[in-house]
Amino acid sequence: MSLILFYGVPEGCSFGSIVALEWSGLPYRLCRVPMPEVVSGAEYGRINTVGETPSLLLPDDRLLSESMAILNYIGAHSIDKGLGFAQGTVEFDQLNQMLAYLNTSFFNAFSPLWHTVEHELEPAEKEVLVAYGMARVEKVHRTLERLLAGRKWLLGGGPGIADAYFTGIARWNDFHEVVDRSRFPAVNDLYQRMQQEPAVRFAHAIEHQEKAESTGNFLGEVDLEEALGLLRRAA
Ligand SMILES: N[C@@H](CCC(=O)N[C@@H](CS)C(=O)NCC(=O)O)C(=O)O
Repeated sequence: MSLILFYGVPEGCSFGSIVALEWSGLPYRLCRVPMPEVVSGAEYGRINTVGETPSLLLPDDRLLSESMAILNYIGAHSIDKGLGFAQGTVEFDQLNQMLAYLNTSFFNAFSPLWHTVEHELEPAEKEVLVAYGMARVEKVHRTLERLLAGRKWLLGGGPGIADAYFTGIARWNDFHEVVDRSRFPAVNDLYQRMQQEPAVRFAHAIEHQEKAESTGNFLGEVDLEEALGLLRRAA
């Protein structure tokens, strides 16, 4: 069985995993998981017990969740493509470190802002959370600008897994209208450069259910029922 990535829409952090799969050349399928209704339902709960996307169904029928684990899986299976690195190498440690920063500090900077969108709050509560979220998003942009000094990509000489994951999260800044990204020229250049990547265009088209041209080894979409059927048969 080929890989199946369960990706959340709209604007999910699974975006980076779709881009990484495209680059990897690994055969894969996609399963769309609307948020918040389907992601928190009992059916998807059989795929991901904590009710979050992304999840990855592996060829040996194991289920993997957490972006860090999924991105590292894709990297480990595409070392020949220069996308991932053997554990114990300097490059692996650098990628792991960058992914950890993006998955904790960068991702989480937006959490207070998402909370205000997803919950009914008193105006005063909302005000505090928005101010806190805006300050955190500003700070992570400042940090990334520093990390990108003199570089075109987060790591190495070309686009990689960290850039893919960054791109899926960075757009949340526009949704929440936090910083003017042009104040952070290196971050902005990276973000704009990534938009030109065919794999990024593909992931956008998939999310928006538009005509999507794969430059990887995409084998099509499956629906949740079909994916659950495959899992049941494998059990
Ligand atoms: N630690 C997880 C967090 C995943 C996560 O928060 N996913 C969001 C989408 S970006 C989700 O599925 N949220 C469920 C919801 O919106 O109800 C990871 O990095 O993969």
